[in-house]
Amino acid sequence: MLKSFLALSVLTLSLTPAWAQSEPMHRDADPRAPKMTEAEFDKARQIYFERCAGCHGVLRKGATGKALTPDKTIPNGTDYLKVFIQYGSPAGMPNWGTSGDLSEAEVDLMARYVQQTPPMPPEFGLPEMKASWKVLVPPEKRPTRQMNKWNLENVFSVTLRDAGEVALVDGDSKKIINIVKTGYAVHISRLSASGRYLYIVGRDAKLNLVDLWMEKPDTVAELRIGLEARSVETSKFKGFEDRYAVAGSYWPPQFVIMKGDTLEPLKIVSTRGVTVDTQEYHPEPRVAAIVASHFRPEFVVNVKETGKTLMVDYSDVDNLRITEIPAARFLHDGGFDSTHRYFLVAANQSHKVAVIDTKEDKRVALVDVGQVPHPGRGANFVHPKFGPVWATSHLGDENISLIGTDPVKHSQYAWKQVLQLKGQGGGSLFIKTHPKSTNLWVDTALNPDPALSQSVAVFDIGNLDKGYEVLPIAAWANVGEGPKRIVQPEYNRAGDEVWFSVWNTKNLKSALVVVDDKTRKLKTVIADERLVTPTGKFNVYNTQHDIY
Ligand code: DHE
Repeated sequence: MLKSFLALSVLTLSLTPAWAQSEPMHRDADPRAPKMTEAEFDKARQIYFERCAGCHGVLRKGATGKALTPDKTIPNGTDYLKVFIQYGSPAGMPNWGTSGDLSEAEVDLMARYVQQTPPMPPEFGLPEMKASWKVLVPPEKRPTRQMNKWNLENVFSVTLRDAGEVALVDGDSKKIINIVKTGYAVHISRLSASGRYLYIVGRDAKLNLVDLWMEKPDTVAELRIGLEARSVETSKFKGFEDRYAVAGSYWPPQFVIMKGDTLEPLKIVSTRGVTVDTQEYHPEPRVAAIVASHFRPEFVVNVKETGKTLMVDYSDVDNLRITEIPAARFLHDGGFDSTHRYFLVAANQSHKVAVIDTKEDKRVALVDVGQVPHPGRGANFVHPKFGPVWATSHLGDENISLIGTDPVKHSQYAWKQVLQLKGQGGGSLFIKTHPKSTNLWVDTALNPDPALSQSVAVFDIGNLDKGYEVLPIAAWANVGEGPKRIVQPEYNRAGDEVWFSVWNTKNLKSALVVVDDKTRKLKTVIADERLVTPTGKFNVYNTQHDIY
């Protein structure tokens, strides 16, 4: 008996990895969770925050991505999860392993991590925000007029994702004006109503306020609004221009209204509550896209997990009035129709677009579209038969859905999917056109096939039946090896150039490619070595005026 016990112990020891014998182990509440050391757990938690939480949620209850709670992941097991993480899926899960973003060991680590009980991060209220708040240049010390010679309307704020920086690029000369240090894995930029102030949000929920009037535009105020965030916007209604800013966070699930010129936090509103359909409590309803209404002094705040759109009246911030509009789960991104009255927001996993009337403050439709719509801000143009339409592409399939947006002259088509175009493939993130253009550009940045993720499709709006032309943007950039995803078309002020990011990994060369919109030919490649992992680009004038 003793002999067989000893033999078993020896066998167990020899099969047990070295770390398990010496390093402190993470103790999970669920005994079925695979073993991890504390160090592994901490590393995986950081990777999860950086790479996975955006789609799957901090508490892993799922949104754009599937739920990854232990009741689902443990039965799937480590090997099954590793395949998914390694190769991705055509439904939009990135191929973290084969793209080189995660090593083989990290893929294994993450497969084990998602079987552990999700850790609960701390809250972040006014005291924490105030402690992080810095006004580097107070309003009275700022210029009273534009002190530089840049054509500000044609400046682009370019997200340098993994550098934690934004490049301000002069759209005329294609030269970098300044590199602004921002939050971690910086996400989007938005403009104040006047076009003077630029607001930037990082995934770590750090906001930068940049004054474009300075001789060298740079940060004048900073604030952290939580641990994780994606959206920021400013008051645009007449009489409130540049007065307030608002930012939404993923964790804690809340939004905060701030003074527009200093980022002083004024009011925090939690978004925890019940879901739109089953009316069950959700602990993590994250704030997705926020836009500023042009018809009322309101922010349109879209809450992902509850599937509700909140019309937040900022005319009296102390006595805040909020109108709650039922949309659908899981709200993500969206944009206005060409009149700026209707806001169309993608409800990712419902495969719908919700249409919100910002004049009447009500939902006018829930439109069925393709699998996992992902429009960015979408694209507005006039279709010869259906009249004005707004278009979205999809993460989950190759279709481009056109929705009629004119309830007056084309009422039979309004708020219906009037047409689906076949694009290159799924994994599309952004679609774009411009009022002066006849082109409709569609990226396929997250498609697992490099031929698709490294090129874009362009349709002729006047002849949609003809299908699309493919432009080899990554090949044009000529940056050498790497995944080189082509992401987010963005127009210049004049609407005659369209800019693409060639998004490579941090250690490899990236670039911006500028295409002549009329000829669809390469105009120039901006290959400055400071352009590390460029993704989103925000032209000042088009962003300020919601032109897309
Ligand atoms: Fe984004 C917009 C959330 C991953 C580039 N992204 C948005 C918005 C949200 C969002 C809620 C709308 C903001 C608004 O309008 O107020 N993004 C998320 C995620 O949760 C997600 C899926 C995963 C994550 O971990 O963050 C995610 N996003 C990405 C990327 O990986 C992208 C491609 C590269 C990057 O820079 O991180 C990316 N997201 C963008 C861009 C926009 C955006 C460029 C703005 C598009 C526009 O034209 O307005």
